Amino acid sequence: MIVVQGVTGARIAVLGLGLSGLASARALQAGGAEPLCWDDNQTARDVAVAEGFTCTDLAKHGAFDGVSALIVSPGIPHLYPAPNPVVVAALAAGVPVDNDISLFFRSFATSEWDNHAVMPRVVAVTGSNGKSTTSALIHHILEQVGRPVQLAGNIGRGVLDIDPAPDGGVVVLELSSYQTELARALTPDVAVFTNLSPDHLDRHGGMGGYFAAKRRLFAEGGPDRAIIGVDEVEGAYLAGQLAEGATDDRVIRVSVAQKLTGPGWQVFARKGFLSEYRKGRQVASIDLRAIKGLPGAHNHQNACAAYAVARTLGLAPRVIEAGLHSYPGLPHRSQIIAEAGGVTYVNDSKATNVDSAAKALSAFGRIRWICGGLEKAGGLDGLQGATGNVAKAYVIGREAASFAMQLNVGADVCTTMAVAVERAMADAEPGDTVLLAPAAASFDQYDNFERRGEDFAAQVKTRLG
Ligand code: UMA
Ligand code: ADP
Repeated sequence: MIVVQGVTGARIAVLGLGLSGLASARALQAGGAEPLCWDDNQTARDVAVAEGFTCTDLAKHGAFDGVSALIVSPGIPHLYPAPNPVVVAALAAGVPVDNDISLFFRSFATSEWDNHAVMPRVVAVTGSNGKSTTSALIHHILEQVGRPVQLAGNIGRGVLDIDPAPDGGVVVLELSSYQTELARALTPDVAVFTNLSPDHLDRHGGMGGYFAAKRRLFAEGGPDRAIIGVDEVEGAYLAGQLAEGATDDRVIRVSVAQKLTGPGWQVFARKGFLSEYRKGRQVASIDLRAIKGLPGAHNHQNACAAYAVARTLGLAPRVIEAGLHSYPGLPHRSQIIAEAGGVTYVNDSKATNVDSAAKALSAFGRIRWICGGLEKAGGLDGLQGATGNVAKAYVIGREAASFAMQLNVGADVCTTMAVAVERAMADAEPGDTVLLAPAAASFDQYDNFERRGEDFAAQVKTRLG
């Protein structure tokens, strides 16, 4: 646990008692604070009370008397589409609204570090897609060379839950826009921006708010090094804004759409080859084509970003190349779950938005495409140019019929995963890929994208025997 510093005797409110909220309450208590907890869900409150925490309705009149901060969980709206009433109450009482990420940055460095020979570093990764893959890949590469490294944040572990940093330790944090927007302190040593495409727009009041939330990672103090995907105008703009001219190597530009020329530091992938250029000269080249855990240009973008982080931390290109090769991949992200009768089955349940699904569709050959679910704001137009490899779509979800109508490929309205898998398998010919890449959230039929991916894998397994 990272013990929160500077809070002895303070009353600090904690809203949301899931992974991030409970880790915050524990870390605050360990730091000598008195956490006052609340969750809109009774079961979550019961869990916290069973752990010995005090739950009190923070929306109640006077609840913020004597309270010095409100720590809000990322899944709870603090601004749009409407702030949670507890946030409104805190703002009305003049109490700062903050989160666990900020507590982490305020508390991570300790006096123990005086004994370290190599200072610990924090690498933070944000962007619309590829955050988990890039973060896990950085973690894997460092682990493989024996560097002490921990992984936390939006990848399923509260940041305050990790262990204090050992000598030379690295912490890799995956940070969502919800987290970067809320954090009052945000000071990583190395920050990564993978890419930007519409997602979570309801929570940020549109695309401008979404980009602004992500940009905070680079603005609040400024990392020593920024690794920026420049294939969208927002990334190119951000890189330009951070760098003092083209030669400033505090910024490493990353691309999978163009050969990056110029006098600065850049890492790009073209036709399956990663290249690193610095001061106009090529430093390294890596063949990414045979790496099974990182299929497709989108994963090459993640490879470039992770490579740049590892270079920043002093690793040699050949060592990083070995790490890319041994990366096992993450479940539910372009994950090959079976190969039978010449047909490959790929679980990309995490393709919950249009851009990630489009990327998955371009990473494989002839595709039997299982898609659908809870449609996100922004519509499905972004898929139109991405369906060239699709032989047929098999649409799931409660609104499968209307989802299917918006696609520019032949589509079967299947509604359930069982029917979709059944029909896709029946139609599949050797060489085809049956790909789950929903381009939608899962909540109309599943608790989360993991359950959806597991259902897909189970349906495939049952039929393959
Ligand atoms: N709650 C309320 N009121 C509300 C909404 C929720 O009280 O109006 C309560 C719920 O009853 C629940 C708690 O808040 O008990 C849940 O809080 P949360 O949704 O923030 O979830 P955590 O368990 O704390 O997990 C969060 C991240 N979740 C979200 O951002 C939605 C996790 O990212 C993260 O791994 C974890 O902190 C540790 O840092 C998950 C995620 O889905 C993977 N992220 C989104 C994504 O990737 O798209 C952003
Ligand atoms: P995030 O944590 O940002 O959601 P993940 O690594 O979990 O990213 O991948 C989420 C989805 O996006 C998966 O469907 C995956 O195949 C796809 N994806 C992964 N990397 C990228 C990328 N760089 N660009 C676009 N899509 C990507």
